Amino acid sequence: MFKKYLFALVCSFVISVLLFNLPALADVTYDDVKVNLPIENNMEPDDTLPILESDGSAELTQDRVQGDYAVKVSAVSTADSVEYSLAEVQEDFVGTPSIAQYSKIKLWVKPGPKAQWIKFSIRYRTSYSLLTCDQNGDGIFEVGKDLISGKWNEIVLDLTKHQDSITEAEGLKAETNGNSSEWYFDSISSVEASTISLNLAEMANSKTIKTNEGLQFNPDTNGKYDITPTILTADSQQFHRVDTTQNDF
Ligand SMILES: [Ca+2]
Ligand SMILES: [Ca+2]
Repeated sequence: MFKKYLFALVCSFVISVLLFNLPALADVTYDDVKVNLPIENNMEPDDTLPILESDGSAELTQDRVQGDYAVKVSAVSTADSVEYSLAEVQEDFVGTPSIAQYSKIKLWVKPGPKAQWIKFSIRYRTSYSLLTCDQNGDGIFEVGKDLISGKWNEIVLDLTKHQDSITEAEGLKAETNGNSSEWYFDSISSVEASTISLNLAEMANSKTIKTNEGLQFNPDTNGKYDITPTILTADSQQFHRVDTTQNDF
């Protein structure tokens, strides 16, 4: 699991060799951008696994699409259906997990033996709302129609298509057919709806300055530029300053 620095946006200021030849403007590239997302579950040993109590069981498996592991959920033969949480809002998430801003959840699903159908619901506090972004809009993703059996399917759940008037999503629940069905899940995460906008003026530090042209290096009194690497930080609705170290990157 990542360290809890995910609600950071830290942009390394990569200094271009070209800078030496440019009198005023430096090329600024952004990398190692870390954005905090309300929901993320990579199904690795440090992540929270689904709990099924008596209807089935969940275990890590190396049949995966991301990282080292995925999770396999097996229903007991006597269960008609099983329900479990697939992902919950992250402890270190700062902000509101609003559906308007985080309008989608992306995940990988592989229907195994006896898998027939799956429903997804979003949770806000104690309320659940069935997602209806399957092909025919009844909320039931059917194996053979919405999902290919025996293969990893990447699904993007549209959280704006749901039954009840929930405006925030704090968790994602799955319900599947029981009857010894086997399901695999991996790499679950929220997707931000809006284009990321950065407050460049806020990001400027002692070495940089915001101008009409964008963010530029700030020349000293001799017209020289300090081109040693510098860290830019934004603190806004989307991005929050955290204490972080180079080791995190
Ligand atoms: Ca994984
Ligand atoms: Ca359906």
